[in-house]
Amino acid sequence: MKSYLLPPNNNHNGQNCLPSTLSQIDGNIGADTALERETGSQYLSTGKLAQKLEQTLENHRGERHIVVIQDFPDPDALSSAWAYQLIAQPYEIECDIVYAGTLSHQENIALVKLTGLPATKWSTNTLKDRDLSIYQGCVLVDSQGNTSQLMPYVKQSRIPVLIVVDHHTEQGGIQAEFVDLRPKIRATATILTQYIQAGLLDFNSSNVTHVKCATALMHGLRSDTNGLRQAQEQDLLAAAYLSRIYDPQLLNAVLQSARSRHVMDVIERSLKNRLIKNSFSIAGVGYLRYEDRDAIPQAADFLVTEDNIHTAVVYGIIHDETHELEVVIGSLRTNKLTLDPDEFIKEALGKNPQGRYYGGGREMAGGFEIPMGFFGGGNDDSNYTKLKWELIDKQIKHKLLKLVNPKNKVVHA
Ligand SMILES: [Mn+2]
Repeated sequence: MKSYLLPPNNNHNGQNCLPSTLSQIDGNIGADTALERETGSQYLSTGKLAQKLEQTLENHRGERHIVVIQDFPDPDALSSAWAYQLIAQPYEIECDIVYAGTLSHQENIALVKLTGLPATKWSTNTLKDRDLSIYQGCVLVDSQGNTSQLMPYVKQSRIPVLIVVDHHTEQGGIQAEFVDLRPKIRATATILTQYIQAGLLDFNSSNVTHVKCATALMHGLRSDTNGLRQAQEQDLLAAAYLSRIYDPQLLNAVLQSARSRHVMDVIERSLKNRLIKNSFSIAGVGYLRYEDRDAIPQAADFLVTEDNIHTAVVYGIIHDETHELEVVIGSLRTNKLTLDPDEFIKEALGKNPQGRYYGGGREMAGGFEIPMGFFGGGNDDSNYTKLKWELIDKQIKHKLLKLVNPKNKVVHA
């Protein structure tokens, strides 16, 4: 996607045409608030939520917080965490944005490098030696803590979770002083932008950090809404507000970041191995390093662009450095309006013995994860490794093909 979906920002001072006060924002989201009430997860207006957040920050003035984001941080999480850090600054709250995994998508690496986004990676090997006692509180954005290996250590160190801001459905048992869960909103970046609009931060286009953070939020918002195509009214209003401040050239540079060699290799493997049937393109790509996990959705993105293909599924076995832990990771991409990726994955792959689906759901969108369990783990015998992959490959294909009309003939690409 190289096109600008929003016009370049040449109206830094235009303050008249977009909602920027509390009451205007409240007016705009009234209908949605009623919907949220029906879901039972949220019933305060944005203005009230912003006031409550303000009060929470005031109560914790001068503290140091750890902002925990998911192990594979995406632009929505990264930009939201940054916006929170800036919002908390006037309260002399110092924030460390931390993830215990890898930045693996080239766009995410570019985002962090080009905007100077202040997120830090904590290696999983050093987690238990970290001194968390310097933090008085933990903040979660774009997750509820269940996608981070850090959270057990936060709990162990008895650091209270103070603030949770997320757009995923409630994962159960979330307790914090301030909770803003709004599943009807498509991106956490939208929610943070609304706080800024409500006056929690004076976003200023002559402030370089603000321009960069606005650009990151715009990227976060776009990437969680499929380039704004799935954006709802509130997301679009947030994007409209950000369009006054963000830097379109910088966003373009992030979007044009080059694919790494590893990603290209995985895409090449997916092309070579793909099996085409009934407009589905299915490819197993073998073993992959943990850091290259994002190559799988990118390969699926690529395969689905082929002529006469409406759906692509790509999967592989991800392993850690020692090859001790192995997990099958897969990704489905579809252009077919009548195909629901969530339903397809749930039906094709089923549940684990604990009754949890291997994929689907809002958080995983078209993704799935199957732990190898007992069958995971290293073996120096390359024949064995090869056999294991063949078995997994056959099993997944078998499950997927049951749903891809079995009557038609299989055509090898
Ligand atoms: Mn998100």
